[in-house]
Amino acid sequence: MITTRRRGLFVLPFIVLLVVAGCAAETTPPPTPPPSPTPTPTPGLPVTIDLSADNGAFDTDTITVPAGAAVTIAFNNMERDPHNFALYESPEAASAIFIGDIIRGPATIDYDFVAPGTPGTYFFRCDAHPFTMTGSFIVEPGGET
Ligand SMILES: [Cu+2]
Repeated sequence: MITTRRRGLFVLPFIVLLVVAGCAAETTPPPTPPPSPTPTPTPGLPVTIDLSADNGAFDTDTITVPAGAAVTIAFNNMERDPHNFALYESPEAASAIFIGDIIRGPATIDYDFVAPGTPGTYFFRCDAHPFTMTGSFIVEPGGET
């Protein structure tokens, strides 16, 4: 018991010395880690969806894409009224996933975004006509790479 304690006391300053020396010797900074592998999932399949608006309505009320797809909405606003495409978690539209710029037609615009990775039924609408221009945005499983 006594021997052990003595050895411990004797060794302790030695360890402190080593640690201090170790820090002092460390003149070069540690190598910077390589560019962090971002947790963002790699976009899946590129998918292009044609969507048009005319007479205050979309030409479809259902859009279906694979989960995680790199989506392009090729939007064609065929009239002077302002329209856009906006994607939300649910019909309450409390939480936006993507909001496209509102454009006046006749004009076209590409909206690019990554589809949700979680399969399910989401909600899209035109923000200028949030109650009349709406639809289901269905994310199917199996789109992830
Ligand atoms: Cu609209």
